[in-house]
Amino acid sequence: MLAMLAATVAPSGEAADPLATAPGSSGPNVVVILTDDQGWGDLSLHGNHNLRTPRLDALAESGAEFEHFFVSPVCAPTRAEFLTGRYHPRCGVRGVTQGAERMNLDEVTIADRFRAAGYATAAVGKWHNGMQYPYHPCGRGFESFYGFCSGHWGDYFSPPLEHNGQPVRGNGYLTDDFTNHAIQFVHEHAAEPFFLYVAYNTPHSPMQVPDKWYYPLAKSKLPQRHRDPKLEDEAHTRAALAMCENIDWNVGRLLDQLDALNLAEQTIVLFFCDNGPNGYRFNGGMKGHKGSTDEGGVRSPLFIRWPGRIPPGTRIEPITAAIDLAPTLIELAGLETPASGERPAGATAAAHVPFDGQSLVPLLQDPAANWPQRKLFSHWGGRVSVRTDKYRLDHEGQLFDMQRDPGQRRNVAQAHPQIAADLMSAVAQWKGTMLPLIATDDRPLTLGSAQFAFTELPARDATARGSIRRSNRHANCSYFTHWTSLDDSIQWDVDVRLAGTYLVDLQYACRDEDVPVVLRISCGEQSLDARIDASHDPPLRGHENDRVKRVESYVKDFATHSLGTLRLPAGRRPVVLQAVEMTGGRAVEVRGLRWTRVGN
Ligand SMILES: [Ca+2]
Repeated sequence: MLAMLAATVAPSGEAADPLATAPGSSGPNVVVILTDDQGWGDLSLHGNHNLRTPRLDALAESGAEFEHFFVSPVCAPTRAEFLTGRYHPRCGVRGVTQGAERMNLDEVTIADRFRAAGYATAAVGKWHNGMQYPYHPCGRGFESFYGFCSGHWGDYFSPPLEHNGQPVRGNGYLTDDFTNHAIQFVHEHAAEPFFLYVAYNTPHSPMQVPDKWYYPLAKSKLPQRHRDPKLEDEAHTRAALAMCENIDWNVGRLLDQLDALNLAEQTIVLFFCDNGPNGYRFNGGMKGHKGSTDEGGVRSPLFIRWPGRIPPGTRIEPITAAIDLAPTLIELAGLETPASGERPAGATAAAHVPFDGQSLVPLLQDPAANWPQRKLFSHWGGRVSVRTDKYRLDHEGQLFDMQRDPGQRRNVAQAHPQIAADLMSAVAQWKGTMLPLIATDDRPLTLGSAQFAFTELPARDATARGSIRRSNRHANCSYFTHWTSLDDSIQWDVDVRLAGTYLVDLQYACRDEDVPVVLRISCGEQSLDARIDASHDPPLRGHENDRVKRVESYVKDFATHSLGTLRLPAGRRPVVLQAVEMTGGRAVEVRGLRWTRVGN
């Protein structure tokens, strides 16, 4: 650090702070790379010899690695904590699907802040913090979004995606496609400050990965195993590791683009994962995986690279968390901090809000800095654990000395009753503050906006009545099937935020023997009958590319049928889809509705 300080001497002759960005000056670009269900242990840097991750290893070594960085046990909470700098219950995030994954609309995101500071902003990949505008990423500070908003996707090879709310077809394997779009964004915005959020959807299931990545691992030994090897499904592990090697290659392509455009030195690159590994596999001997509030469920890599500013090989030991990332990036980029000013111009939020996290810039300046003792909380499903630099109190009140016992094998609560009591009290206080915020959820689905013409209402966000069944209990990429009666219905709880005339498109499948079928869509007093004459009966798909049997829904290539236009008054009412005439034993299968505002 001293050498780095000496290298950057201010005109006054005093040593400049290498991490300072003067207010008003053109700040650094920011590229945030987030992976989905990749664990701390899924990197060769961390002692995993089952795979090779040379580009991520090099990224870590070329800047700062935070050794004890924590995220939430599952996807959507971590994403909200990164985006807001606040614990996910404050943001209203209480789940991972059917609207519970949404961040409250009065939250200010990091993208709001960078956009207000004049940055070009884009998100690419899996969003998972709300679909209908303004929950949509284009309503949360991102000028551009390419990917899918749902918590998981059923097909990784050229699947249906969206670009700024409009349906598009992906091009190739998803992470490759997302990287291509990220590279294109960097290329297009090379001459101006940009904030790019690349949220890869792998190695989340379904376990789909191209042969090129899978075959070398399919034949290799796995020298590193889960701490309880009999729990491990080697086929699942091999697929996950192949997906991680593909991520590594894609991260390398993106970094190469920064080099090619001579942008590396003016770009902060940040890499982390959204939760622990999605299976029993090597994770440094830690207890727990995805979904767990134990160390293995919440410890993630965190690498921050800023060439010329953060010395290579920086290692930071104190505990840190996803809630720290927004304040850190804001300070590194020299943006006005929310405590010091008014809410960002153009932000969707009503007021500025305090962070739960704190800027890590002092640690980047000096890893041995005098740094306060902290308590960092992990929550999922009512279970809460708390971490200090030395201890973890788990959700059952067991205390572990994480420095001597990183695998959480020896409960030392009886040996340290005062520490255990203090941490239990801290957990009780955290629960008392946070859990009431997510005790109930009465947020309707938003439909209509002057800023955004498209609203998708997927089957995921609906409830079905009668004989209709969801294709899978995991709702995120599901559809409705087994619609057998005129008494059945599908209902979305909608708040029309902008009255107007809307074109309604249905994504559907229908057997030959079931046409014609007449559907009725209604919203309050308004209704529309639409006749479907064309059958569309594609096979179930997805299994042909799965390396292991999936737990999520299979998919179909649904057709789109325009039901017509409906005038929607403003206000909260259910949108109801019913069948009024059926020919065969079934009506249609429903993937969702797409609404486009076409007039007043
Ligand atoms: Ca995840």
